[in-house]
Amino acid sequence: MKPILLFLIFSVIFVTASGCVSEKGKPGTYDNQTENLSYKGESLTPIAQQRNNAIKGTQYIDRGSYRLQVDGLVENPRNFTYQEITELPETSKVVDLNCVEGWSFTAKWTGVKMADIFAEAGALENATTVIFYSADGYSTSLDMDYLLENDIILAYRLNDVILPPDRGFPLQLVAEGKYGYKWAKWIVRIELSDSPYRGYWEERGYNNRADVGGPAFERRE
Ligand SMILES: Nc1nc2c(c(=O)[nH]1)N[C@H]1C(S)=C(S)[C@@H](COP(=O)(O)O)O[C@H]1N2
Ligand SMILES: [Mo]
Repeated sequence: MKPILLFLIFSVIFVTASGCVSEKGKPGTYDNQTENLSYKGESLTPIAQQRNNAIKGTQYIDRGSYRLQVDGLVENPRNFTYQEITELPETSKVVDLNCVEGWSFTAKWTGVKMADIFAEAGALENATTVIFYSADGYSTSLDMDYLLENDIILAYRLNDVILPPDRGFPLQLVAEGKYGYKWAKWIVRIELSDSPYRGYWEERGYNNRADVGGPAFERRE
């Protein structure tokens, strides 16, 4: 028998026997919590199949000593504990993350609306830019208007499990409609500002608008 035929036969047997297709959709367990792979009729990508990306590898943040610092153009600069954040009203939504390099996945994200964080800290009228700083030295920024108009959330759960360390525990920004480099992970500080800011990748030429489908790079003088 020709090798190619043998290969085809074995492939068919393997795929049938191992149930490859359903394997693909098998929910994983993270810290004793099993993820959910559908929400409101939408199928979610299993966490094990979601790619991820970081400039300095996984950051391990301690829940007890963690603080989210919110400062800049605010009336009351705040240092939220993890518990204070998770006690605020929670929102869930299914959103795709599209990395500028071409891969993407669909997940359920649960967390707190940026608007609620701004309300807690008393955002000032002149705040137009919001800068996110991460534990690995990463940073990025988004317009205040974009965050408010799109009900953007800071997620602490992914597919119903607590955000795993490699995925940004305790918080990842769900910057829907924006390329992955706007989705800051391991956020430790949020600064409100009145001037434009270029984060880690933006400073290296990536488009500061970062609209999915729009140009990846920006021409700068
Ligand atoms: N702190 C931090 N956040 C980060 C990055 C990073 O290197 N450090 N990489 C960004 C990029 S380029 C992408 S595509 C997404 C990947 O997020 P994921 O782990 O949810 O897939 O994280 C973004 N957030
Ligand atoms: Mo990315």
